[in-house]
Amino acid sequence: APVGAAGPPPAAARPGSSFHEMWRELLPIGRDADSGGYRRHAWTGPDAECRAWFEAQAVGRGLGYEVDRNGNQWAWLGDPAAGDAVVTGSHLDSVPDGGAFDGPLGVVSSFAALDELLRRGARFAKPLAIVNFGDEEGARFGLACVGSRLTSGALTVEDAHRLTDGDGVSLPRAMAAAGYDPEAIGPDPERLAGIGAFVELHVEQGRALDLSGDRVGIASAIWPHGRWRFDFRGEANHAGTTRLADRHDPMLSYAETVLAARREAELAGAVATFGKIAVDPGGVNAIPSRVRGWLDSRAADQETLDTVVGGIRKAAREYADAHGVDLDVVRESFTPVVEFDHALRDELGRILGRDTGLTVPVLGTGAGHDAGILSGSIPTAMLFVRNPTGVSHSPAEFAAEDDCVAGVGALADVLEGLAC
Ligand code: HGY
Ligand code: MN
Ligand code: MN
Ligand code: MN
Repeated sequence: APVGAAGPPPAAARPGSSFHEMWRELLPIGRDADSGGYRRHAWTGPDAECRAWFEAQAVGRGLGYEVDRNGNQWAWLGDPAAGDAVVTGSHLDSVPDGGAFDGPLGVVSSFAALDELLRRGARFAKPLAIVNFGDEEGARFGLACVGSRLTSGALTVEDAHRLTDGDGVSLPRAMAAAGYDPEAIGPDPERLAGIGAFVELHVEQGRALDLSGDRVGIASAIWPHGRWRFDFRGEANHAGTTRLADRHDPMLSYAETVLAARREAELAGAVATFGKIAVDPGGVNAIPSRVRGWLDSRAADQETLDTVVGGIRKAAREYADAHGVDLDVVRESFTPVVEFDHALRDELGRILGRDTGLTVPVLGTGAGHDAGILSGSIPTAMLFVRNPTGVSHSPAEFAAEDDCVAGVGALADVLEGLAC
């Protein structure tokens, strides 16, 4: 039953398992024994296991548990209907062969921070919620942040219905197979109207905090970024008998395009990555008929990103023509620059500097987050936890225990400052 938003925490709300226990429970889910990396892709078995874990954490603490129309999970302390809620959380899905921290650190830290506040005997003036956004990485359907995009309206229902995975399974079918009603998906403005602030804690995906010697930082902005599919179509033929001069090899145009992407990114001080490729028919002894490569490109500002991607497209066209290969380029997704809410960011800085008098570093990032998607609808902010190597989207991703503990403490302080 919903509990009152004002006053002391309800008797039902109680600290749950420790950060360690939570981390240990999540660690084996979807983990590849050889690489140590994770494949927790949306609406698959490992994703369901992570979601069951989230539900158990919510229920075990006596929090109000719900799944919204887009499959995002919520754990409520206090009555959501009271409005002006303070929400924290992140995501539990992963990229292919991803690390343990990207996403889960934010969710586990959220439960641990709530436990810390209950132990402090905090008196909540506003409802508080922990959220697990579905399909943040877009590893399966190609589009990142599907859960938050649907909720905010940044992704239309029609476009969501058109998303398919590599096996041709549509998003609605995948959701239905996982036990969710795909007919329910769509914008959720009422839910967003009831939220006063969203704060996402995340492992840093660079080395800014390591270099500055800080455990925790505050996000300033997210670079504009997008994904483009380059589809080169040539002519399949025998690898042993076809003279080089007679070939229409899409792999050559693709390979030259990869080099052009590196050149354009270097020139502009941006980044460009071809991290996924599909080759048809995929025979060692056949010239490919078709090569699809997916470009991820990001830059500090829109103009630079346009220049980089425009340059890559132009080069790809020239290489395709030179080899007698057809080319289509489709922009699959795009996220404009995000400038996090200045007032909320400043408030986080004040809260975190209160006891120490120290200034918490404020940093930008090239990584996308649900907080970035939601920043167009509600005040959002992010906390970053130091990553000593900067490695992310890899099994080698790491954050030291002391830094994770500092992150939980910072998040608890922030939630107390905002909700109590
Ligand atoms: O930044 C990304 O690739 C994703 O949104 N986490
Ligand atoms: Mn990620
Ligand atoms: Mn993430
Ligand atoms: Mn043969």
